[in-house]
Amino acid sequence: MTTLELLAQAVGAGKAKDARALAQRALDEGIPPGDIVEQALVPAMAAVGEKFKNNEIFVPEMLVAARAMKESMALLEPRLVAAGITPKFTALIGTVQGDLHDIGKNLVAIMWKGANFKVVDLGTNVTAAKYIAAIQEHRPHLVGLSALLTTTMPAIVETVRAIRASGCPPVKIMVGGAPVTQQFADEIGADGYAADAGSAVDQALALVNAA
Ligand code: B1M
Repeated sequence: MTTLELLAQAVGAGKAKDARALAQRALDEGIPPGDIVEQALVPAMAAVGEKFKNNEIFVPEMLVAARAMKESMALLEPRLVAAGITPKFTALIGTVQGDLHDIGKNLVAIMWKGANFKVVDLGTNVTAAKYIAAIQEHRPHLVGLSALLTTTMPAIVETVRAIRASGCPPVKIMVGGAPVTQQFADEIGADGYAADAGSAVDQALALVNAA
């Protein structure tokens, strides 16, 4: 097996120390850091997302895989920056106003990072005004709104409305969270919806690539 194949395997299995050592070995072999990300880390996290979507693995396995990816990225990131390589797409994500649940939102953020998005995480209880200010500051391609309470679903509606009315740069909006459905997303004029963190990657890529 090649070093990149071994690295992808270590990330998928959540072996953080091995993943970091293999990322270092790949660098020592002269493999460009961008290739290490694109040919090992991104496919490894895509496979993790696919398994999660199909209920073959669950949240804990996904979190250890994400930790392994982060270990490798910590090594690669300074080199990517030095080489002027930055992620092609930027995404903002947050849990809407009134809602403090962040486990699912964090998983989506991790998976987006795994797909090589730059992700700005606005945290929880994010007001429409904070989303708009962040869109103006970061000029993202995609904004993700998460909600876990039926009582905070109206905050999604209000945030989508406020972003559209704000005159800020055009941006794709994706919504998700346990009470959110495709039908709800369609009704409120969101651009996309995903039921889980694996599908959130497919949907994000479809939205930014169609823009
Ligand atoms: Co809360 N809580 N909680 N809670 N809590 C629920 C959601 C609830 C269903 C429990 C219940 O009653 N059975 C219920 C909501 C009922 C309803 O609205 N219909 C509930 C309630 C009522 C509350 C409080 C009001 C309780 C109270 O204080 N009386 C309170 C509200 C606080 C607030 O937000 N203002 C509250 C508080 C909390 C804790 C702080 C204790 C804690 C949150 C800790 C944290 O997040 N840091 C908590 C937890 C842990 C839960 C449960 C147990 C688990 C939620 C979770 O993390 N799931 C939950 C019951 C349950 O689901 N069994 C419950 C795991 C996570 C991986 O899944 O978040 O669905 P999920 O994310 C998925 C998808 O939804 C999707 O991808 C993720 C990964 O696959 N997804 C997206 C999520 N965001 C997405 C965004 C996307 C795309 C996909 O695009 C942008």
